[in-house]
Amino acid sequence: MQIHFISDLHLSADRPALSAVFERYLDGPARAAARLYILGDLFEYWAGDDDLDDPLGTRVAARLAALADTGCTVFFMPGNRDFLLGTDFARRARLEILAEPTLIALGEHAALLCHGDSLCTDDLAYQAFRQQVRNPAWQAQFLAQPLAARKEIIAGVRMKSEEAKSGKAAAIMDVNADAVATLLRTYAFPRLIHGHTHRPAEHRVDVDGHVCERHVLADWREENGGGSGEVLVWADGALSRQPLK
Ligand SMILES: [Mn+2]
Repeated sequence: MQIHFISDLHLSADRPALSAVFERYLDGPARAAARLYILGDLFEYWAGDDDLDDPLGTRVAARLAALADTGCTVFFMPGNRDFLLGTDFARRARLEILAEPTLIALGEHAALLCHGDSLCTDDLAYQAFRQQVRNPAWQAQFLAQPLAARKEIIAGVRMKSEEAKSGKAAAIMDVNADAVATLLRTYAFPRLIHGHTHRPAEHRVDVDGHVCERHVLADWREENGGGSGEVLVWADGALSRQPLK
């Protein structure tokens, strides 16, 4: 029985090669998984579940539902791009939305799952933005606006975010060591699995004498017209990375 973890696919209509990698994954390797955890940023952006005319969202929901039909339980944890994905989409895709963070059993050690952006506490401007947009009142007010207006606002935010990123030091966009230690301490020193930073790696973190693994999921990429991704696979009591094309 396998358990799969993916994140940061950043699917969008203008990146068809990524969707193709994702669909080949759902039709192939994902069939071996009893559970699939999507840890955020499945989509490059999500304007709201009422965007029903969006062919990409419709197709992804149908393909995820088809995977669920094979017996795989699919979980989704919101990322910083798709935190507005809600219960309507979840119903269509037959997935379960997870709170962040979520602790799961994984062999002898529990695993704590999060998207990862909450750990990037050195980026104060981003954390202020995050606090604003994760507020339920803000979200209700935002979702009450017409879809077209929401998409315009999102396009503006994305442009500003790209500009801001190019002016930020690389270090402040990575996780903060104290934030990681605090989280691991709070949950009694589990493994940590997250994405967001686009810095796939295996880390070992010493917290109060407990050595904890931190597995950073890979972002999926489109290069030269082709796409590539990666899944973290739990099988036979161990985690390993499997490349996807
Ligand atoms: Mn992210």
